[in-house]
Amino acid sequence: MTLQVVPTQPFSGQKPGTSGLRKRVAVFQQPHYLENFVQSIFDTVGAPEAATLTLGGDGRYFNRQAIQIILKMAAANGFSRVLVGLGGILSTPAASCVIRKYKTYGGIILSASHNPGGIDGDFGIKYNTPNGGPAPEKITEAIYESSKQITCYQILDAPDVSLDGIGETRLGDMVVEVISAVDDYAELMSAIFDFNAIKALFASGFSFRFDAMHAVTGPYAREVFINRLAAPETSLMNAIPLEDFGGGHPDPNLTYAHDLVTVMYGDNAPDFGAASDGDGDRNMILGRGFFVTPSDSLALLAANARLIPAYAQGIAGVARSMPTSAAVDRVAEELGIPCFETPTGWKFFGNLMDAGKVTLCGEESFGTGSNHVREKDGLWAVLFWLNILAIKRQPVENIMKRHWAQYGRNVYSRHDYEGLPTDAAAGVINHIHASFISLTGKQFGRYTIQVCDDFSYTDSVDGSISNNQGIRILFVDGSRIVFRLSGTGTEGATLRIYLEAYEPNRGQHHLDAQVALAEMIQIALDISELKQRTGRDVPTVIT
Ligand code: G16
Repeated sequence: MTLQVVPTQPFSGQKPGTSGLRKRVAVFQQPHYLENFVQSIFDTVGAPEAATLTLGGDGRYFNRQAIQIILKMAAANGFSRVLVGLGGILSTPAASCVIRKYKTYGGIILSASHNPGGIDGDFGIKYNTPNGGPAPEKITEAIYESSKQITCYQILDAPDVSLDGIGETRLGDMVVEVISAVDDYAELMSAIFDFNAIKALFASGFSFRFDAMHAVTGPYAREVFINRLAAPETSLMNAIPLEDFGGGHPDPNLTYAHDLVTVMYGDNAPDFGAASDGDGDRNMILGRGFFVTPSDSLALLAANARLIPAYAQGIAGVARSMPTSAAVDRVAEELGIPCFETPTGWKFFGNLMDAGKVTLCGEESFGTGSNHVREKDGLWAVLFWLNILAIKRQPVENIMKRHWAQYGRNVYSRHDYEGLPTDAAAGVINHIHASFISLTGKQFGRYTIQVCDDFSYTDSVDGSISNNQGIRILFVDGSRIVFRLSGTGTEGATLRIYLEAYEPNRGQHHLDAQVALAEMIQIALDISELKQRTGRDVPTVIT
């Protein structure tokens, strides 16, 4: 085994997005592309001598090859040990759990999350810091800067390491330790939730479907739901992870999780349904013929946190991303705890959790989590709901409607326009920006615009400032329209329109969100000139 210093030159396009570097597999397969980025991570994070690293991915195509490259580079860059998930697989929340449990010097997670996989699909990589969370902007920016100046990388010339059995292998001076992260994760979950209560729920005949979408959560779901909670085998759908996710789009929403949606809206639907995404950090919650928006789910979990053993003493505070509805704000107000509004991206929650200011947090993009790890956590959210259901023993729909009756409802929907030409999407955003002054005070039917702005955030812990985090059109009655370009797509641009109307009138709670928001949707289309500028008539995805 010899150490090689390989000359290279910077590539363009290695700028990380909302959640790390995500590109087509073919881009990552270019000679030196992955290596450049990994060396930039190592050069930036400055791991101490003989540090340990956590490494794993969501199992998508190119995961195994990438892991072998990263192991050889870690050995050449002075790491003494790398903890790798069995088969090279770690869900994102499990990676966060492992980093924290074994106190490693952060970790490298290989995932393009909910984006499609396979040879023609997407791949991704990100670095998580020693607190277990996604690297903050100042580190991702520094990695990017480093990737623009790189001249060489270090790698060990060595045979591949077997990842298919638990145990240790030497790679030069470094130890590769293959671990059972499924057990580490399941133990953490059993320390948070009342597994006996959930077991009793399943034993009572309660019916459940969990759709792993052929992605990473299959083995985790089997261990937790089937082995530890004795749920019936029929509870699992699409639970075998596949390199291309079975050709599907592992994004748990009403469009892409169609297998589950068909079951939950069909005859004899089960009591409870849930799905998770490619890397296991997102969740979708469904009752029988009933969809719980992620924003409402966060509010409901916050309102019921004391039912859960780990949160029985109460929660310190909550946080939500700006485009997430203000439903949780109302719960925080009632509980007398702080509520923080951050930009989109889980990395913004880390400082607040490390400082003990926040216990629960979530985003409209199907992410919910707590301070048990520093990532959003799909199965954790499902277990939270199961624990609540085990105690309340009511249908999901009734629980949600009672919540609205108490707090009012923030009727909410997101319309995504995917795969837009980049110029057209930028044109829409520029046009709205240019209209800020003329829109202020303008009346559209019963809605009057109070103010338009570009969301900026100052981190209350480290004082860092993040600008241009989405356009907010705020109405006098508290309703909002938000326009934002996605930071996770790899094909053209995705424009997201977030629509929210506060509805204190309890009589209207049965209304379909699209019906209730019809006027807001029209206002959004009018002020953005979206149809004229993009030629699109309808959104790609509505949630
Ligand atoms: C990532 C981040 C999330 C964020 C989402 C936004 O999710 O981890 O915190 O809400 O991106 O996506 P977009 O920029 O497309 O709206 P994930 O699950 O892709 O890692």
